[in-house]
Amino acid sequence: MSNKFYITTPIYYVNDRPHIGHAYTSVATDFIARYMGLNGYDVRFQTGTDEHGLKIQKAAEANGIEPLQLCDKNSQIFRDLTKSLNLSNDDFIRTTEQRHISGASYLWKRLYERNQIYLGEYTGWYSINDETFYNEKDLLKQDDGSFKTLTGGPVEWITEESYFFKLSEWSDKLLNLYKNNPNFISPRSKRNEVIKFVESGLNDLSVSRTSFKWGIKTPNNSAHIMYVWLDALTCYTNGVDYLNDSKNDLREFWGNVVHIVGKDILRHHAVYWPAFLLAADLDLPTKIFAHGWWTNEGKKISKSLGNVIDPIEIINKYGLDQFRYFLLREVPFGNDGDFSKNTLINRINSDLVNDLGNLCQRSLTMIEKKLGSIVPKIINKGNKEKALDQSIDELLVKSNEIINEFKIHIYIKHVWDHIGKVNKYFNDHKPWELEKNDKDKFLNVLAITTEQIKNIAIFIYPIMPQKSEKILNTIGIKKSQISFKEINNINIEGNKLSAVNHLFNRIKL
Ligand code: ME8
Repeated sequence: MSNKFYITTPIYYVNDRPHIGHAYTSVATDFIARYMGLNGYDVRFQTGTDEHGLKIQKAAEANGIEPLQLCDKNSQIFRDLTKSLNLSNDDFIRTTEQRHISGASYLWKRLYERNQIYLGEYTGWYSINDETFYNEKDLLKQDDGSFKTLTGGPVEWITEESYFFKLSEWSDKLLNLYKNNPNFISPRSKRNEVIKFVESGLNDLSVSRTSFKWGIKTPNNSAHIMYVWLDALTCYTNGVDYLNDSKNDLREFWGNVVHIVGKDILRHHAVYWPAFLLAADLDLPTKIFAHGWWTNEGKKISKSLGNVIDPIEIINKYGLDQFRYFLLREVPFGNDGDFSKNTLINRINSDLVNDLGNLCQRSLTMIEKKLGSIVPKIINKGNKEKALDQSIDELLVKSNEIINEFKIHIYIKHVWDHIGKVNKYFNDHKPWELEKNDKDKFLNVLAITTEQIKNIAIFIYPIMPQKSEKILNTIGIKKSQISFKEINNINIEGNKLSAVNHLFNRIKL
């Protein structure tokens, strides 16, 4: 079996600046990419920006610049964010790049050749905000007779010549796909919503626009541009060169693909995307995972409410890994979550400063001060020490099951349970007393604790890569050495510690 693993974030619209929601999806995807890397997979991780469509054209007009100028400027801000978040992405795709345009056009041609696209006229509701066509039954009627989307966005009535994709022909095939692959859509509650939606009957989907210009021209008719979702979804295949007839090795990644998305765009990924691929006789992704929605101190995040959270501000104020930890630990992956400064600060002070930071600080400074910074040798392992080894073995097995189901917060909880055990081991043995009356035991307790700190550093790598590397660096291990398979074979005995510094600072409430 191939050990390739390809994971993607959505590509983000460049009409505006990134906010906490974008950061969340990207950090969660980075967690899984790094975890799978530690687990021996050959990982490819793609993110990028979605740059066509009416929403972008209007934003450019509002700024008095050309769409491409706006895209260049804002795409760079999203690219910079990948660095600020320390993402391990291998690719950053833009839909204005030629490789993307070629791929999207290739898919269109395949659909057209297979008689899956026909010319007609679209009359109905459209949301520029979501770039989505809506049936009236899926909208909310306002007191003044107008309609809004479920998230409160405006819709407009449009009538224009349009190509249609024969989505209605694919309902049964899609339902079979969901039935035969129960894990194709996760979590389960979201899967059920998609199934209900498809069961309620699918209309053919308008897949081209003629009333504006900012998009990819359809290959068979230059008066039409592709519907931005048909264009955008192909970014996933285009990043691995799958939508053409090339023999590029990257294409192998299309054999094992996970799309991480927010619940707002699950329908596009779990219905439209597989339908396009099935209709074009192309391979499907393996899984689509939809996570929940963040609010700010209990309120919906929106520009008009002025409560948009800038991830860079949080990072500058509290630290990157503290932010990553909070995002991943606070909310069960898949559920909605609320951002609150107090909760963030409490998490930093209790889980990071007290639990992890103190453990490292207290034990490693003891080695620094009392043993000339040399990690002592393990002399023996009694029941207490063996229990710690067993806890790590169990964690290795459990975490595979947990991450298979994308339960990132449970993984973190288990890692922190282990940190709790190591703290207890250290405290119960009181090495500061042993130093005077039982030197061997003193050395053994420090050796065992350092071995466990090494294990912990490996387990926290997907969550907090910088802090993980900082610990590994302090105890003399290179990042390239770490993997779950080798975790028990990484020897630290006799290593010289580099200067021990605090990992986290306590924050005042
Ligand atoms: O939809 N909470 O782009 P987009 C959690 N270009 N996640 C959130 C969030 C929130 N409050 N707000 C945004 C698009 N997100 C399309 C995607 S893919 C082929 C095209 C995250 O800029 C979440 O992942 O509107 C959501 O799905 C995505 O940002 C939407 O980003």
